[in-house]
Amino acid sequence: MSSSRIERIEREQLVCWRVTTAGAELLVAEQGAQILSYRRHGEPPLIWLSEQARYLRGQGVRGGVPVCWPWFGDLQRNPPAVRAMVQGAAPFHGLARSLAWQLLEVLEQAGAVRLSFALALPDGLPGWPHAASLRLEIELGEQLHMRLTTRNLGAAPLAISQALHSYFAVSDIRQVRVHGLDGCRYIETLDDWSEQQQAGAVQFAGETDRIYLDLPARLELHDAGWQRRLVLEASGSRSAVVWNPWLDKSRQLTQFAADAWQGMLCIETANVLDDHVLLLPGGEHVLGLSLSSEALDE
Ligand code: TA6
Repeated sequence: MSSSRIERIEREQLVCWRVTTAGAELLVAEQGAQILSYRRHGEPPLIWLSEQARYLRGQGVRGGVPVCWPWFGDLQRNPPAVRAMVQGAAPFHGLARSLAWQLLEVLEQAGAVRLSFALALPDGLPGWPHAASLRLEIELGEQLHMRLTTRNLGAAPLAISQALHSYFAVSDIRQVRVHGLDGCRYIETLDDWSEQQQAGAVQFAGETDRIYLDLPARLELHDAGWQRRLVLEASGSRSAVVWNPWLDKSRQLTQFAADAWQGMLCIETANVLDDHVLLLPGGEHVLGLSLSSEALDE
């Protein structure tokens, strides 16, 4: 008798899958293969989802883990090789997060559940005419594992930037610190994209929107309010974006309450700037992220 439950549910216009195991509950939208929420039973949520989220076809949902692909952020801020792949309009954070992915497979094994979503692009996309395939495997067990695999199906090299744009739930952003970035160089997008160097843990006292480079594999989000440590183990990535909109920027965001900035923090496991991905014909790249939580024993 399986201890897991997998249910197909609909939220407004979107088909979603709710996975419940002995230890946790996960909700994923088929559109964009977007994780929407994740919590372990008896704990505060790990992944944040906006109270004002809308579930509409062709539009990203605010929160969860949007997949930014085949470019991250503002295309014009990307390396020339990534920009050269695109013709015409270029929405922020690429195309994948608002497209209809397909749930290929659901696998249950030893109390864990693995969902495999795919986006087949034999002719590429309007404005991005390159044959490729994208696959996101999400495994819910003791930890939450994500593996985003890009395969170049074309006859020419492919250059992409990407991110798993994770929104984490926090007790109060002013009680949170991010460890593991000490000494890393970062791009301060709020100060003319100047290059700076991180000293110590990252603390938050205002809008923060930084691209960290040359990262270690492990980052930790320490939440003193919930006495919890979130551990992020990345693979296939040496860059990450740390973002909190704070008070003023929050007013410009869609699907985002005026005070929502207090309860969320984005740490986005990425391949951006120098860390963008170049794929030869037939080549593939895997961007991985494993997420676990434990008591903060500080
Ligand atoms: O990843 C940080 C960021 O680029 C911020 O500058 C902000 O724009 C955020 O992404 C959200 O972007 P979105 O298009 O989802 O509203």
